[in-house]
Order: sequence, then C-alpha cells, then structure tokens
Amino acid sequence: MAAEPPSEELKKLSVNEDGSAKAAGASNGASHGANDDAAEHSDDSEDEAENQAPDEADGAAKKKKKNKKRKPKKKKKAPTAQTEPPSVLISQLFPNNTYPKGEEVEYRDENLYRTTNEEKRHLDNLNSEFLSDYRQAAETHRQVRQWAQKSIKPGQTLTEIANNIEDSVRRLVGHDGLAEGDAIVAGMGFPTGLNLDEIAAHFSPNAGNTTVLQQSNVMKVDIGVHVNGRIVDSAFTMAFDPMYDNLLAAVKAATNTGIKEAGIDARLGEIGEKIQETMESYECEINGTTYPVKSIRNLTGHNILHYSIHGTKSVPIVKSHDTTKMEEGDVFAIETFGSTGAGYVHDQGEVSHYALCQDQPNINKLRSAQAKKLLYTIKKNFSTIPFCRRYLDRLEQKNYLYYMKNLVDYGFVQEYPPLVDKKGSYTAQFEHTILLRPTVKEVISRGDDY
Ligand SMILES: [Co+2]
Repeated sequence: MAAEPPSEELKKLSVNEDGSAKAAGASNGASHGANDDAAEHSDDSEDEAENQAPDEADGAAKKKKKNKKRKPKKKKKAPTAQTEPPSVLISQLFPNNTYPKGEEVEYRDENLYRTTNEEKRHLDNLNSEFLSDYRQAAETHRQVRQWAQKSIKPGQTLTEIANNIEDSVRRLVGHDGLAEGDAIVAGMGFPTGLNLDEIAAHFSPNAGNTTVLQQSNVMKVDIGVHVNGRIVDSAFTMAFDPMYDNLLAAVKAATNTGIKEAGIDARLGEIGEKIQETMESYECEINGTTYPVKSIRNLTGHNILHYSIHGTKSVPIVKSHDTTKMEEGDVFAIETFGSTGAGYVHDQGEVSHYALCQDQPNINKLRSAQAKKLLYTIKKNFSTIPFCRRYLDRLEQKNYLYYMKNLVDYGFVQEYPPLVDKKGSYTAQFEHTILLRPTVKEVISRGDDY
C-alpha cells in the first residue's frame, strides 16, 4: 500500500487500543485444518467403493470385508506441497514455526560489526515470535502471488482476481475472517490493490465493478498479508505486452536500489535521491513514442508498525532534504513508482479503501445508531487494519455507504481514494517489506520472482 508524503494523513495509526486483537486469539490456527478436506479425499473414495459394492447378502458381505486384507487406514498425512489455487495452510507446510527466512543482507560500513556482535545477536534472538509471524506472513504472500502471476490472464474481471487472491491468503493463514475478530488474528493486511495503467495505487474493485483485464493493461498488484498484526506489504506489476518491459525494469531496479540503500542510520532523503537516479536512468517506448520514466514524486515508501500499515516515516522516491534516519528494529515498505505521465498523482474516482483514524473522536458525536453500529463492526473486525467495501460486503453489511460517509465526515474513518497520474499514462510499482534486524537487514518478502 502506498503512502503520500508527510501530511496529517500520514499520522501513525496506533496499535489497537481496546486489546481486541489480543483477545481474538494468540494462536495462528495451526489446528484449523483448512486443508483437511483435500487430504481426506483419497481415503473417502476408497471407503465409498467398499460400501457401495456388495449386492450380496449382508453376512457374506461382512465376511468378505473381514477377510480382505485391508491396507491400514492411512493416517491423514499433512500435505507437503501447495495446491493450485493455494489452499494448504502455511503452518502445515512449515511445522513448528520453521518458516523460510527472507533474503538476509549484511549491513555495510560502520554497521558491519553487527553480524557477529554478541549483544546484537542476543537482541535478535529476543524477537523470535516477531520473526516467525513475519516469515509466515511473507511465505503466504509469496505463495499466493506466485500463483497469481501464473493464473492471472486478460479476460478475467478485477473482482474475480481480487477475490481469488484474498480467498487464497485467508486459506493459507487459516482465518476466513468471517467470525468477529478473526480477520484481526491473521489475513489481509490491507485491501488488494489492482491498479490499472495511470492508476498508481489504492484502487480495489467495489461491488458491481465489471472491469475486465485487457492485454494492453499495466496492472500493479499490491497485496498485504498479516499474521498477528505483522504486516507484509509487497507489490509487483504485470504487463502482457513487452512494450512495457523497460517501464517495469526501471521500477524493479529503483526498488532494489532503495532496498540496497536502506539500513540502520541511513537518511531517508538520500535514499530517495538514489532511487530517483536509478528510476530516471530508464526510458520506455510505447506505441512509437519514447517517454522518460519518472519517479512519482508524491508517493513514498513508509515504515510499518504493529497493526499499522503507515508509521510516521516516509521513504521518498525523489531527492529530498529529509535527514530522518532509519533505526534498528524499524520495518519498512520500500516501494517505488515509475510513470510515463506527470510523475505526480491526484485523488480520483470512487473510494474503496478505508481505515479507522488513529485518534477516535467522542462516540457521542454520532447521532445515528446505524453509524455507531457500523463503527463497532469496523473496530471489531478490522481494528486499525485498512479494509475495503468488499470486506464489509462479505460480512453481510448492507446499505452502509451513507453511514460510512458519516464516519468519514466526523473523523472516525479515513478514506483513501485511488491515486492517479495523467490520463493515458502508464505507471508501475514494485515493493518489498524489509526488517532492520539488529544483526542483518532481512528482505522478508523477497522471492525468486522479484
Ligand atoms: Co506500501
């Protein structure tokens, strides 16, 4: 999910104050067995065949059954491979919290000592739950997105694509998010962004949207996965026409520059400058016209806090004078956006993304009982995690738009409209989440795809 540069909007969202997230469950659902059905199938069909067979008298049938050397009923073996579409719990594929690490990158220069330093290693060890939640979320992200990359084709609707991705995420973490509080334990970290062409960020289809993905589209797929509030924010861009290859290459390289420059004590403004240098060293020819690739100057990366997708630090993608430093223990979403347009986005179009505001006004400001009820539903189901209209629809909320406007007008809920560059332009995005661990920088969402 993208951030806009420092403004009131970027004030950090706090970690859930009412503790509902904690109350909802500390377990990450290893025993829920979303996959049990699939695992059982072969056994079931054997049994059925036996039960259906005999035309004979009962006794004979029984005898036959007794004499038959039966294979001992297979113990339901936990599946060892993912299905397509993904349905096997990540906690089953990696038992005992043995989730794969992200890409570990050693710190440089004056931070070189950290890799071997005893004190730093000790600090690192204290974070085991944090790390295993983060790695579980990241592995879920990788498996879902790699399936998405294979399966998404022009001709599909954006609604279909978004639902497929989100259903997969929820199956892999074992929380369908339908019972109150369940989505707060693990699930979507924010609404799935499916941003076409000049739309850079914060578009997700609302109910009734019939947009069909076209061969000519450039689609940014921005997926958030969280486990116990540890949010992985990572995005990629898909295009089906090789004409856009350079645009995508520019942004991928720019994001990798940002990741490389990030580190403890790195200054945010300087990272932005390096990102811009990489981005703007590319150009892209589209339909016979050559465009310079520009960094979108009013979009930024951001730090991520527990249950809060946008912390207070922004990582610019153009040169800036911000001398704020990255610090040990920080989590950052390093995301860059390139554009063939103005390199500047504005709010445009119907809103799909919302989140609770950090500072909640007095509830008595709301006169409508319906608006209060909607606010309650949002707090109980999403807490401070961003959500979209489709997420309310699947909770069977009806006719809530008027009351949602109330919540926005009174400052309970913030809306995040789509962010759009010049009409007819093309934008691309790549994004990773990185952990500035005491000993190493871990690019937690790195995969062999990007
Ligand atoms: Co983001």
